[in-house]
Amino acid sequence: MKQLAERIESREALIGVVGLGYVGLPLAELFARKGYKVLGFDVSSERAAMINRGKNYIDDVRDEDLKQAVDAGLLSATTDMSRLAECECLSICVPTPLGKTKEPDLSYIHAVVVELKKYARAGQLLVLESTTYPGTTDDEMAAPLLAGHPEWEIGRDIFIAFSPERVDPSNPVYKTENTPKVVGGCTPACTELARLLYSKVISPVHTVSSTMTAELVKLLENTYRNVNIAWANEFAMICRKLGVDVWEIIQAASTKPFGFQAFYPGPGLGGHCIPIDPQYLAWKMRALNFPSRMIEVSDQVNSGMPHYVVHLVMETLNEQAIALKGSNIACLGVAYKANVDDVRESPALDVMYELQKRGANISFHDPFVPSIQLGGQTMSSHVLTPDYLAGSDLVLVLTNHDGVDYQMVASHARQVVDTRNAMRGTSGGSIVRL
Ligand code: SAJ
Repeated sequence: MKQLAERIESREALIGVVGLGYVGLPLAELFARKGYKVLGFDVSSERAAMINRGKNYIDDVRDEDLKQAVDAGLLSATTDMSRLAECECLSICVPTPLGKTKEPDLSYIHAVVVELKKYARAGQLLVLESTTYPGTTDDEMAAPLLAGHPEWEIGRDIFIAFSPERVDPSNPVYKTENTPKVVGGCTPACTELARLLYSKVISPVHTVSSTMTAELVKLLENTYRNVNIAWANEFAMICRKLGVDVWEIIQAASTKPFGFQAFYPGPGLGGHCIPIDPQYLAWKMRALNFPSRMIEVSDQVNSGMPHYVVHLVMETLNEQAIALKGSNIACLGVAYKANVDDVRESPALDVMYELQKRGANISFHDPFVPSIQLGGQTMSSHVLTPDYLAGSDLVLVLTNHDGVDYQMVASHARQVVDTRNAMRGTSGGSIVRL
């Protein structure tokens, strides 16, 4: 441990980052920028080649920073997992999606553990960052490694910790470097080494007493969002039933300087974190015969929002004596949230698919997303023009990207359904809001 601590302190330790996506690449570039030599690992030879050419593909990383790190010889990437043995510290940032029936899919973690069983060596620090159910680090990473190395003792020969990633894609203020980092190890020595490693590039670092504690910190954070967004969605339905404006109420409630954080209704819950991470905890608790009612109910409310929006569109068209079937609907925004180009789990796609299945002619404009797959067809983003807007029976705002001319939408669209309150501040037009 002492030797590794000294090499971390002196920035001589070779850092490995496994998984070079929206979490791993910013972390790898950050370590390089702080003076460490970093070896990135990915299954994609295309990603590895792009990095080795100094070519960036993650919006939250600055192109020039990546190029500078690569040109300085501080950052390189490989698909050769045998080189895991060269690294002294390894941060594992691979995806943890859900399977078809919302059960955890640990296949990416398991694939890394298979390689670690071959190439991990005594003296290394291994930190899992992927969001997962409580107990994963101990049961799915530490235990299999020890089984392969019965001579090892964790905290003496190998050091293992969990540290939740907290990347908020497109957040203009909080990046990897200035987002507080939580670390929890299998033993105090593991925690201390993980604390030392991350404290060299991130401030502050907060230590907790175990890997399971660190795993649950992340699940609390994201379940908190999931449940509160579900409440905002149900509250929107209550407000529509009562004939009051949910957005006005949330704005007024936000004047309370303590004890309230605003969450907003929307067409559903997208992204590869908030809809998914709580299901990891729900799955674990069901297995322990202690189902989480809050997560189950919140998931039902959030998953029901796309259908609720489709019904709102049908009602709005009906007021104009227009049938949904055969109507032309222009959708504004398909990304899962504002100002990102990511459509993974995007509720907009669920809404568009259901409208299309019911016979509507669907088109879209999204300044961040040039094309999508919908119902097996490739669709391209329309240019937002007055003619495009006027040519539609209804304009449906599904993502509230900045930089869209919402006044032009209000002036030229015959009818707008706004699920994000993006049209606030515009004048004129016929607008129905969630
Ligand atoms: N959403 C609402 N209403 C809200 C907030 C969000 O409908 O009031 C929707 C968004 O449109 C989106 C989904 O929920 O579809 C998730 O939104 P998000 O703001 O939680 O964004 P993510 O999933 O990209 O990032 C989150 C991080 N967000 C913030 O902290 C603001 C954070 O929870 C995690 O660091 C990250 O997921 C993660 O990796 O877990």
